Amino acid sequence: MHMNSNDKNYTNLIDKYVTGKILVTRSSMPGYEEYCEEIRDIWDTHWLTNMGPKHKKLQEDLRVYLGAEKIDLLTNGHMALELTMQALGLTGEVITTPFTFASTTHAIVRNGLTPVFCDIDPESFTIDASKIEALITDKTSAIVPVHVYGNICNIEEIQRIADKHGLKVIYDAAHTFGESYKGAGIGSFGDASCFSFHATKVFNTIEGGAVCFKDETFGNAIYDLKNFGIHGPETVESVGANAKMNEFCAAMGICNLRHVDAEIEKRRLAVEHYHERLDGIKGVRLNKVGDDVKPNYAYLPAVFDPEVFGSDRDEVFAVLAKHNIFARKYFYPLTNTFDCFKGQFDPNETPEALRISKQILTLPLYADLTTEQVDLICDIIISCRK
Ligand code: T4K
Repeated sequence: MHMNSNDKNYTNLIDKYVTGKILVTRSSMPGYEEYCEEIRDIWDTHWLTNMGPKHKKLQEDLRVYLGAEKIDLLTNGHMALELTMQALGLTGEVITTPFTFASTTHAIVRNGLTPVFCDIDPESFTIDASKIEALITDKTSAIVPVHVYGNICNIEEIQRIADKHGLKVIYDAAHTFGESYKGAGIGSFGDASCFSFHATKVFNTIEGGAVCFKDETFGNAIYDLKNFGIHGPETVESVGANAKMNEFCAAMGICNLRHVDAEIEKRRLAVEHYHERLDGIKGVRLNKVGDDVKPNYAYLPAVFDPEVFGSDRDEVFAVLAKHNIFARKYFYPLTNTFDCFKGQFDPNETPEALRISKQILTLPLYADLTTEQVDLICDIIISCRK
């Protein structure tokens, strides 16, 4: 759904988009009274932003929940990525994946860096670590992999390559809230891991994000970048931006964090039901949770092989839409085919990503999706088989 300030009547638009429809996701929210109770003391203090008590509490609670040594909260996941790259002082080329949301590539380009696109592993949809080394040049400064859909990248191999070539590793961990790998919190890997707490995520602060890291110097740099480089009322030490999380967003996070484990459990049940219904259907492949991963069931992508299934992804998408079910083509188009990069990159250099982007459909998934709704979605998908 794309709305902007030119849209005259938001209420009508939201009615048009939401009423009677099953959308790809639906924001998790606390009870109305719970949120009101959480924000009540803001009316006593009048403290609305600038790292207030809600921000402070949520930051510490999330540090523990994500298993991170250090953490800072930001306005959104994109600013976490963009400012992290700036704080690390990256230069030249950055090896990354085109199979992601616009944010990952845009953060690289907006830092004046050149993205070098590596193909993906068609099973996990994450960057194919075996293809990274061939892309390294004397201009490469970092690797920016994405734990796409919550599937964890080949962390060991990526770190081995980074150490060998002296590269930074910044994980786009927007989809991996609360996951762990081999018992370690997902916020503990690489030089930094950037999270999104957008309304559409497993855990949301309405808009919000965070970066998890270990190095104190990096932490100071991020803090300066998110708060104008201000060190005191009369001291401004560096040129920073404004990317602070406000108290209302932090309050939403405090409430949502109380329920996130229960929400993930509900997602698990919905995902299990999808598997029960679709695993035996030839030509449909549902996302699999990787070994040693504690998953969060953030997304449920399905790959449709038109040769075997009979219908292609676009046909399935259209039939679902006819029934008011709006799956999404995450992540199509690939970022290296975006209009804004016309002529700059060749998507044929990432052939697996190109193929998967044309075959994948992210099915509706959220905590309150009912078994009956999953059945309806699966019945319609199965009816598309030719
Ligand atoms: N890296 C990766 C890999 C990412 O996926 C993202 C964000 C980022 C970085 C950047 O993080 P942020 O800066 O956004 O924190 C959505 C989200 O806006 C975006 O956060 C997310 N990835 C991306 C995958 O999905 P759209 O354009 O698909 O959103 P939209 O408005 O079409 O919403 C999708 C569905 O969600 C709606 O059909 C209904 C539901 N919804 C949406 C909103 C806005 C709600 O239930 N409540 C809501 O408030 O991008």
